[in-house]
Amino acid sequence: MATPVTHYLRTSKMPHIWCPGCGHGIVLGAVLRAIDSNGLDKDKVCVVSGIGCASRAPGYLDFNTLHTTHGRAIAFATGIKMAKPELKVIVLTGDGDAAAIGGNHLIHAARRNIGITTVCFNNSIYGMTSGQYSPMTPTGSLASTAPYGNIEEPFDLCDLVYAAGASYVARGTAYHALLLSKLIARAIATEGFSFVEAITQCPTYYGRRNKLRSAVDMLKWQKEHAVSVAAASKMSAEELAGKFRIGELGVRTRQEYCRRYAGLMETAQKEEAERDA
Ligand SMILES: Cc1ncc(C[n+]2csc(CCOP(=O)(O)OP(=O)(O)O)c2C)c(N)n1
Ligand code: SF4
Repeated sequence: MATPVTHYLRTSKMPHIWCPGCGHGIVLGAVLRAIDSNGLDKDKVCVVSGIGCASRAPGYLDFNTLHTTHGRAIAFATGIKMAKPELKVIVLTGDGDAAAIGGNHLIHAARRNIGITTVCFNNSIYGMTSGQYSPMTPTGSLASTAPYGNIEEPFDLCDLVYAAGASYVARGTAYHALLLSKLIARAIATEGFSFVEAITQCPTYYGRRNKLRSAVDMLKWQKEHAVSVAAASKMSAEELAGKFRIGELGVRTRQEYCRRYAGLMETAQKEEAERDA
């Protein structure tokens, strides 16, 4: 049975803005169970977001929270982590927020390997602004800005972030909520930059337009198209076509950025003290 996590909620901020059937609440529940399983002190957690339906999440959470400008969550989170490296800094972001307007911040945070955990709520669409396509919208899908079908190829965000240098990269779904929670817990326990893509459903602006008529159909779609990393390793490229892998996709050990920066400060201060002596 899932652990109750309601004590992390700011109930005074309810009701929330999410539509019935939206997967963002499931992903948020997974984040809270992950924080809980890591036994983190509420005051030592800082949750940061940009703008979007997903980015509303920190408003409902009883941690240190910051709701910033569209696409800039990781930039603000970087400042927070540099000023207070002892905090667990967690970014909750949408696919538009993280991969479009905030895409550069994402890859540079991964390159630096700064100790921030980012959870990208990937609903394949811009939900808050009513269904424009994002860099994660599948080719051929319909969107308000792609009435004849999206002609672009989406990113594999996990591959992108791992190639850029992150220490930990994983993918889960709202359907596989308990697995998702475990992956986020491991991401939070990672010292360097960690990233979890959470595939989730927007029945309102993606599902309706793309013949996934209900949230249940969308959850079934996630179940039927997800393949575990272990199963995928035994499948051919043809068998994997149209599917996506879930689980841990990349884990490596690299020195975390704030530690490297602290080392640099120490060297500089020592040199200055020697000069002044
Ligand atoms: C600089 C700027 N550009 C555009 C917007 C409009 N805007 C607000 S939310 C959003 C997209 C959010 O999509 P996503 O990050 O995928 O989150 P979702 O709403 O789907 O959860 C956009 C384009 C804005 N607020 N600021
Ligand atoms: S518009 Fe989509 S993403 Fe936004 S709350 Fe509604 S279902 Fe969720």
